[in-house]
Amino acid sequence: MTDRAELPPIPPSRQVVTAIPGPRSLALAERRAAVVAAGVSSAVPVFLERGHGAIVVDVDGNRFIDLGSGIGVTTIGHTDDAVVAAASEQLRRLTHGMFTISAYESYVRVAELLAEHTPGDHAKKSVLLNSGAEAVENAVKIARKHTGRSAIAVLEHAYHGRTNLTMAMTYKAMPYKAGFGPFAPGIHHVPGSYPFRDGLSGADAAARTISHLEKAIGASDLAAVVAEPIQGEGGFIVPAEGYLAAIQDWCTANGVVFVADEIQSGMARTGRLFASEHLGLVPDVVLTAKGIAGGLPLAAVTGRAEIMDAAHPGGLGGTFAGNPVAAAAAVAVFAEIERRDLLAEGRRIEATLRPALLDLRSRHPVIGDVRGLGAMLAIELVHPGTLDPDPAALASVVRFALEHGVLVLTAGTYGNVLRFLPSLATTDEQLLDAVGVLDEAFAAL
Ligand code: PLZ
Repeated sequence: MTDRAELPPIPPSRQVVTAIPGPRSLALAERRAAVVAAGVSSAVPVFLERGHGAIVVDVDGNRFIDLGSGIGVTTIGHTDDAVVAAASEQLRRLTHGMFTISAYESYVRVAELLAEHTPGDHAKKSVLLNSGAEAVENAVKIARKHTGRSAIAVLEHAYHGRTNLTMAMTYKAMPYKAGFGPFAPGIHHVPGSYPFRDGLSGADAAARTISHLEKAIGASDLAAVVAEPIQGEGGFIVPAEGYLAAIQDWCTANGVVFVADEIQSGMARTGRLFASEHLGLVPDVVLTAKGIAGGLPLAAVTGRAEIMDAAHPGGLGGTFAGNPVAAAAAVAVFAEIERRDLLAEGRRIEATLRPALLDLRSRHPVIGDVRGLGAMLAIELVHPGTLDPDPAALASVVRFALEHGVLVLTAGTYGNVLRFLPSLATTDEQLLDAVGVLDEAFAAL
């Protein structure tokens, strides 16, 4: 029995009690090396045992302030009590139904919640899936069926997944694509908006993108533009003001489906439920995954009813897609966001973290840019006074932080972005303690 009441509570602070990695992690690493495929690597060398709220504990008893949330998944906190209760209850009642054989309520409830809470008040429908990549794949299927066109445009620096189609849509070759081709045809990368590097206004960046869409692809062949409102793996790139709204308007005028990949930026990550809301977007289709079910695997494609219904009955589905336990967890996540006013927590985290990061930048010139929204913030490291990426400095900082009980993640096409995806349960004290560690890490460079 794993009754959580029997587990001792986890203190809300970092504490490192062994070398990192400790002896138990090292022993597990040895077992792992013998049987886990080399292609699956881990960013940090410790094995986790438990987590709660903003803290994770490794198998050697080291406690870390987790500023990554498993890449933005445990957004409302590790082992959130409401998620654990809802999932446990559903696990006992019905673990699997297979929605395409026999339906159950939690799936429908998640679709209702998504219809209510995604941007826009038009009629919406959803299909539930297991992973972000699967959501992207299904959005492409649906957009092609709806438009009768085949081409798909994605932005430079985009990340959309690791399946064959989504590898084609992901921008960065190493480590995501190198040697894994050939890739699905019909995918076109077009320039986007990266204010720190291109210096373009939203209008100028949009004009450049639209020129590519019109000249290199042709609107009459284009089924969809798929874009992350804030690019995640690409480096937490917030587009210049008005950029994506202009792209969305162009899509609407040309019968092209505008798909917002909110897999990393959505579900209360940015102080709004969806980053699209900050940017004035009402996407035709919104993709969710990661944070939607508090750590259980679930993803969704939610879109205008007439677009979503273009796929014929039987055309969409999957064995585990919309699993009842994951769906029950998602219902609990939506309820907790409301009950605990977690959108306000996202804004609180930004109000605490952004000034602290700006203060770091004022003292450490390797920090070229501070950007992001809500609890999705990042700093980009460059050789001082230039735009030349400094991935080596980043690696040292991340290593130092881990050795001092702070788990932070990297990102960026150039491998030089330190990203913060703290859970909304992270306290100001934990945030400032972690920034203090980073301050020391930068000083030690
Ligand atoms: N779209 C915007 O961020 C997942 C994956 C990291 P899956 N990003 C983190 C890794 O190394 O695998 C992601 C995303 C955006 C799609 C995806 C894909 O989601 O659930 O990983 O398939």
